[in-house]
Amino acid sequence: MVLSLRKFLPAVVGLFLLSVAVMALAGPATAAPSPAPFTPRRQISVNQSGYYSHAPKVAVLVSDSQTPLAWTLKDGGGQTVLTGETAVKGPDATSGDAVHWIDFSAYVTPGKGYTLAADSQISDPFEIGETNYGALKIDALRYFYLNRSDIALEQQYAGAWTRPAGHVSDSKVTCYAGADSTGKKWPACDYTLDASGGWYDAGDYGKYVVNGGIALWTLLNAYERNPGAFADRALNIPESGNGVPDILDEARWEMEFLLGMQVPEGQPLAGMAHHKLHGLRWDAMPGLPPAKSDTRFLFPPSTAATLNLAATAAQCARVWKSIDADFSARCLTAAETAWQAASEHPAMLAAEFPALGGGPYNDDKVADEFFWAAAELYLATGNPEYQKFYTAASDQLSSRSMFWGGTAPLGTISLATVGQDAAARAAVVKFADEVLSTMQDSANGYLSPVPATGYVWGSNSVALNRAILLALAYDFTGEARYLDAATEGMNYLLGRNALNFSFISGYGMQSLAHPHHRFWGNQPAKGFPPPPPGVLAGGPNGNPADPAASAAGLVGKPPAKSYVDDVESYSTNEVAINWNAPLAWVAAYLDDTARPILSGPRLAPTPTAAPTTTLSSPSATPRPVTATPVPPTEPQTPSVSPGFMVGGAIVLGLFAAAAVVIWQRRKS
Ligand SMILES: [Ca+2]
Ligand SMILES: [Ca+2]
Repeated sequence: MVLSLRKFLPAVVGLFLLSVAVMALAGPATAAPSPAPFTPRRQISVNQSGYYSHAPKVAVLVSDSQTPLAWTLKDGGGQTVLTGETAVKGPDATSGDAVHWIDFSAYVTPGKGYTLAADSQISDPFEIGETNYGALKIDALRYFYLNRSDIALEQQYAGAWTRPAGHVSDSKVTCYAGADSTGKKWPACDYTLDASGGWYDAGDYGKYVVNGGIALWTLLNAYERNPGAFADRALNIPESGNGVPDILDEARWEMEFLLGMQVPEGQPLAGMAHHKLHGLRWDAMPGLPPAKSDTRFLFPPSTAATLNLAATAAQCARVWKSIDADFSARCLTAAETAWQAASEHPAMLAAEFPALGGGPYNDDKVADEFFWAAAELYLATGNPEYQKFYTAASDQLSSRSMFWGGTAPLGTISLATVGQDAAARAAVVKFADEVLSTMQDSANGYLSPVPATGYVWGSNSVALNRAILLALAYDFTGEARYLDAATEGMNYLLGRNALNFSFISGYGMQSLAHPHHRFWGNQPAKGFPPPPPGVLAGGPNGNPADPAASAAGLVGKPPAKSYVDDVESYSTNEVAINWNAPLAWVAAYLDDTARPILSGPRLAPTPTAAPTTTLSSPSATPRPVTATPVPPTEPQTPSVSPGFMVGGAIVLGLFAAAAVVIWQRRKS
């Protein structure tokens, strides 16, 4: 269970505190070892994974110096390959750090183990070249298989994350009977549903239609944008080899669950979707999912959940039309039935049951869900009634980013990508310009795509959803600045941030190791493995709301530093399907779209000023380094050709001109 907006926090805090109390009453859970207090190890932060050769390459040095400082780029053998001077940027608003930029974009030679040195500091080693976003795409998608409900994760697919099936009893669940937080009594129902399948939502074992909806949509949108990037046998899952792209097999696991949440024909609320499915109390932390549960229930239907079903089932109808016509037809029927039901119950807001073992995911605005579903249904059917509906709701054609409770952008993006709708594309580009302006703000020292107010629960997904919009803006305009900015979003997540920390497990020298997840408790001796690679942490949260965060001293810290890699810190270090989905989307995009452009030759723009950076000669004397050198795997002789020198000088000239302009603006 995760949230993304501050306004929902009080309810969630209450819920979690209650859950903690319930668990305490039920007996102590196995205590996880406390990780060492988190402190940034070094003051030069880089994308610890790597930079494309021809992408912008900026590292951030923390220093109070008011004047530029010398920096050195060394290759994996310790050989100096480029030197320069930092650009003094001053205070970074969300971390409080005084920062300088080290711009080494001019250096394009592929290799591993590069380090930057300046002001007696040394960066983590990183790669320049093609980078490993292709691997990250696979790992980020495998997150979903590794969180499947109702299926045993087998050794051949799951490796160290093998476990028995959890919650097979979800194949026959009935309605919760009890009062909600307003006192309204919900009766039992006289039906059971097969709500098997689906992914566990986050660190907990709940399954929520609203959050499942955006996560599923994101995976299907990645596929619809570029089907050729997703192959069968790509993910090593049980369906690998069935002739269907594995991303669709994985998406179908969730789609079947969402279809299973629909109220059957003949019932008073037929066609509506139950909001969620979870237990009466939170499961132990850490702990495996139980095979069966007799205290797990369907919670009341909601308009938002019903429209999530309508939207994703419409998307399903499109995607599977040529792959599995029967499944496509089943999805379309469910989608149109859900749309009709939601139209008849347009304001059935999610009921809250705060004392139970699940999150609320309550959403009191559903005009965005109506817009989204209408757009998806139009794209699936061509029915002008749906077009009429979303056209009339043009205020929802949004120049904004998305989250589970704000889904209008999902409709906008589908219209822009699948529908090639000009107005929708313009809205995407307009918002991408806003993201660019956030990143170019002089107080944004780490080039973070997250706005100053965006360091909320799950802020890393804010960064990724904004990167999706940047990426799409490049698709629609071909303007390099959007593509470059999309790579900057990943630079932020992979270490070039105020914590000098990679929020993605398995990627980078210091990366997520203790996520708030009930199975990946990182106590191998007790059967709780570390996280698999490619898992995204929720990230810095300016309003940390858990005891572990308080114990780590996060309360009152600058928002961009309010994070701890601790299994107990659910408000900063939980994982979630709706966070890993945009990670997979962006990694796939970088691999299929950015890599061919940015790891190959790139034409330099026209020079406007003399370069300020000097390229060292291939025979430069190696200087000793104090960091542990990483064994090089690429030829170590720098190959600086005359063409490269000219191109580099041109690029550097442009940067120098930009620096002068920025400096003059800052002074004025
Ligand atoms: Ca397959
Ligand atoms: Ca909403």
